[in-house]
Amino acid sequence: KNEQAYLDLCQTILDQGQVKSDRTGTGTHSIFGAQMRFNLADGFPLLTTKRVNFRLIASELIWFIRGETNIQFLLKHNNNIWNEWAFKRWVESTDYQGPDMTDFGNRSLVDSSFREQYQQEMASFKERVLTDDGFAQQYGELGPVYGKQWRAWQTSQGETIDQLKDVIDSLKHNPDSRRHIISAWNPEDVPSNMALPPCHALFQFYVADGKLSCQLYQRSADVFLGVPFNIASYALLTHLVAHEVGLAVGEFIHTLGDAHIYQNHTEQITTQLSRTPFAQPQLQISGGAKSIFELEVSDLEIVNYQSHAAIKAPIAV
Ligand code: UFP
Repeated sequence: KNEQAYLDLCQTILDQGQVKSDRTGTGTHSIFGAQMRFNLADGFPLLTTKRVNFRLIASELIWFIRGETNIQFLLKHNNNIWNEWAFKRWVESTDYQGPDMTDFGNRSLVDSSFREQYQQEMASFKERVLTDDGFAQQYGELGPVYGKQWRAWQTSQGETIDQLKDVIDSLKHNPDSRRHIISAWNPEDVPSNMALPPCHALFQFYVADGKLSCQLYQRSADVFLGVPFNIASYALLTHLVAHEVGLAVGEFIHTLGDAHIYQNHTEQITTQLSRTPFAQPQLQISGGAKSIFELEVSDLEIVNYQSHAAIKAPIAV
């Protein structure tokens, strides 16, 4: 039932979206302003009309919650989703002596001999981040991405603010507050320091009837590749915070700014829209009395997940 909200959004964008050019040069169908609601009591909103890899979502979220901004943690969990951003810094640095990697994303798509070189360089980069802590400290670091903003927002006074801890405290002691907000959008950091300005910019929690709900404002949404991850990630966060503060789960409300389907994803979306959803899976949290800050990836599990096959598509960079 929840999944229909996603499928309906895809159909709306295909039917009504404006053809719009974008930063990546790919071209999109796009609408501005959309909202999906997921009742988390009905099941966990991991899409079933295509396979979505929950391990990647869980390890990235635990990484955020721990305030980590270094890809070494992700690599240890076999999660490669942030590699390109760190790799870019490495190959643009003066310490890098290998073959020219300028525009590696696009070039590796069109030039197969370059692709081989790139894959080799990437493999040895990953190996070094994993095995050499000094190197990891310098080149595995992504700068002020989500983990930093959530857990150690830098103030003008030279102090840091732990937004996640503060919101958890206020949920425990003042559940009716209308100020349970965490912002990843830090205007001071956006223009210069960041490879990718935060897509999931701001979220708010809400307590009523013993249930915790969460609403996310996502400024930019790649509806085929990004959004299925974003839904699962924030649904998981809502579960973990509810678990921490002793509430049941309510709704996850996903509000989107520029909601787009890339031109080179329309075939894949059409395939997906022709499929019938399965029943939603459930989330299992183990780890007993661990706090949200101590939870490990292995404490999180999705059970009864039946899905259609994964669908491949090129990512716009
Ligand atoms: N994008 C998502 N979700 C994410 C993420 C990125 O949909 O969590 F990190 C997509 C949105 C857009 C692109 O297609 O990545 C970011 O480009 P821009 O900064 O130009 O909006």
